[in-house]
Amino acid sequence: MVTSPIHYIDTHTAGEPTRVIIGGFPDLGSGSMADQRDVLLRDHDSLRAGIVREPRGHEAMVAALLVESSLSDCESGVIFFNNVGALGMCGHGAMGVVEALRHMGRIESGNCQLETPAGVVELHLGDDGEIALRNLSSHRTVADCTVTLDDGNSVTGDIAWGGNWFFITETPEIEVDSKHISELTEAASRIRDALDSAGISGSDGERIDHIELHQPLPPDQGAGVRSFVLCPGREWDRSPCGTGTSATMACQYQRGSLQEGDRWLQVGVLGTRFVGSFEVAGEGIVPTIRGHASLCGEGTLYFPPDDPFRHGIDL
Ligand code: PYC
Repeated sequence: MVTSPIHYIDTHTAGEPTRVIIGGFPDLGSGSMADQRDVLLRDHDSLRAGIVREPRGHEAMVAALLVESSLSDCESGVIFFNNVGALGMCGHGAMGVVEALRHMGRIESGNCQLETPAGVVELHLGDDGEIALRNLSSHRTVADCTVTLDDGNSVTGDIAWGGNWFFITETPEIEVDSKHISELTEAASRIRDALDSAGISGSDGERIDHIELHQPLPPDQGAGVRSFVLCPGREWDRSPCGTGTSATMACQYQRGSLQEGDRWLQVGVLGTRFVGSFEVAGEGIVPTIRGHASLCGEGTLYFPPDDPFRHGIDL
């Protein structure tokens, strides 16, 4: 099958890239966002891989495909995907979409809504460029879950949903810093393997595919953590991770250490920051995450049939 050219706008949010697909992607039908995501994975998985993987992308890239939303109050539908599959929601990606929509002249500062496979999220673009994401209702499902690693040691952490599933634990041994990416990646991967082996999943049986390793911030910086997030394809989030910040605040709230109206600072491995706050909603919270996205470029991707790497390099 010959793939038509794909038109994109690249942004990054706190260092984490979002490739916003604005044209050329095959029609995914008129089903719900979740149905359209399933069609994408079933019928266009090699195109997904070709868009985000090397040589046209790279392993850390997240793409945001703009599709029409059937909801009149949503500016767009969005399907997020990465080097190994699709994401229900993506916080840094939603901010990247807002920056791309602003660049396209589709929105100005103010409020807009995006429909994702996981639900509708609200965003506010400030005159100063700050983007506030009001994320989906987030909650902790298991507190103090202990998993045994392949070396016999064990790790205890919380399981929470913030748009994706997270296992969240402290990492006293390894400093959360860009100097220690490979140790952090290794430690988080072993935790994920242990969760998989023990059959521990999210409440609906979904895989816990994001692992978050924390260190508390020094007290003079306020409530918050320095955070490493391992993404599903063994890549690490360059941003502090919007859905991860949401899941973390849900755990802190349900633990009693954070209250509605408190400010929460989540600092990523590169030192970039998301500022969080929340409203209580039943057992969980509705988080608001504030950050910035930057425009990187725009262009067209081609997939010549004789290119052996048109479906990406499977690393
Ligand atoms: O910001 O939610 C996020 C995210 C998920 C995976 C990478 N970034």
